[in-house]
Amino acid sequence: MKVEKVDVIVTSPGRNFVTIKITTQDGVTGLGDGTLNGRELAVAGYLQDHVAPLLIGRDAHRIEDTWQYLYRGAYWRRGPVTMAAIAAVDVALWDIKAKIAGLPLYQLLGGASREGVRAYGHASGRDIPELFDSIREHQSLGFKAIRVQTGVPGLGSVYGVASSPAAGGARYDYEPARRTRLPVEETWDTPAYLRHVPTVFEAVRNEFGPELTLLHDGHHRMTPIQAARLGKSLEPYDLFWLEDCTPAENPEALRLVRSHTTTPLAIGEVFNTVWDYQTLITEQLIDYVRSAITHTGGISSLRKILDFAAQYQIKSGIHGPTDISPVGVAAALHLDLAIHNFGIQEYMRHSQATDEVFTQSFSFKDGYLHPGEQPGLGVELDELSAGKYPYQGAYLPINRLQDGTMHDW
Ligand code: KDG
Ligand code: MG
Repeated sequence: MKVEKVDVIVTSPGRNFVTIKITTQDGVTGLGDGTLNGRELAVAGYLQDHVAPLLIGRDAHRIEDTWQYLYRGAYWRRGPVTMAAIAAVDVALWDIKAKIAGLPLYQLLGGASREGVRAYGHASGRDIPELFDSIREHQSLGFKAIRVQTGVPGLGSVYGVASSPAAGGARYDYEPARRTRLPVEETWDTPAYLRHVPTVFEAVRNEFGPELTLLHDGHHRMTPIQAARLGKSLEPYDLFWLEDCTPAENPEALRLVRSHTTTPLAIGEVFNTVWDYQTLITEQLIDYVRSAITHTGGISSLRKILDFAAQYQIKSGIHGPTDISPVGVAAALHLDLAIHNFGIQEYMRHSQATDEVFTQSFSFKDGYLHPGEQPGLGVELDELSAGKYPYQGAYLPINRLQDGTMHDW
């Protein structure tokens, strides 16, 4: 079962996506997601120029061997560009193997451990009334677990907060990358944020009661002692997790946070390999692994990280914002369904244009996702539609402090 053809498809139906399509001699195709927000063309070039030529003629069935060949063989290990490229290949090969087996991919990962995949959605608002509207909208869609982000008094736009309220059924999700030549610059003030967030969660608990599962993302914006303070001040509101409370390049910082708070911690959306997690897992400094399959070398390597985490009762919380393509989301859902230490799955609906390019068999109902029963991943890419949406440069915003200093997280 040799690889005959490798296509790298960059398309921008509302936002940019990088997809690899591997075709075998027998005409079986597999898709993999290599989207890296704001750096898409680096992965596309890595795949096109350095990986595709190595794949031609290889046995498509040799998934683990190909992973090791690309990881160890390059000499240059780790990093988001390399690991997104390896992830794309890995997922495409799993897709091919499952299609050949005639089974949905989760069956090859050990079969289902649960009936569905519990998902959380993103509610946000510039102020409390907008936030409440957004939470209600998510509840009406079926979400039982909701991430809560709000504006901060005195600040203009805040990362992670939808810029316009839901109106007339319009979506309330946010897209943080903006299609501008240079990244937009926003002003940030951590002390103001730390004063405001506990009041938001108090208001949400008073309005929606104790049962609703609530999450919050700190987007790395705190020092260790500020993160410790936030975790402690949120304890009365019983969060499912506090995500990215402090930058995690320095895992020792988490020791300080952990020693001050029992609010569960989730980290890892910018991590690429098991080595980023080593201290955090062995010292039990986190409760949830946040990696995306797309940025962590694919199903093969994230599965190993999650098996390692399971020995410490640490669970999964796979990254699933809109900058993970439907291919990456589907891959996550197959893994979520199969592993034992599943925690929760992030889920943001993609735009209509994205759904036109990627047809999907996964579904969302009553707060739960399911990857579907189609052989393989259950996602196909319509190349004609993809061609209608050429790449457009887009970047995540940059934050500066009130005095103009570049942020320090
Ligand atoms: O590309 C960056 C986004 O994926 C990220 O900001 C989303 O923090 C995020 C989340 O938790 O989904
Ligand atoms: Mg996050």
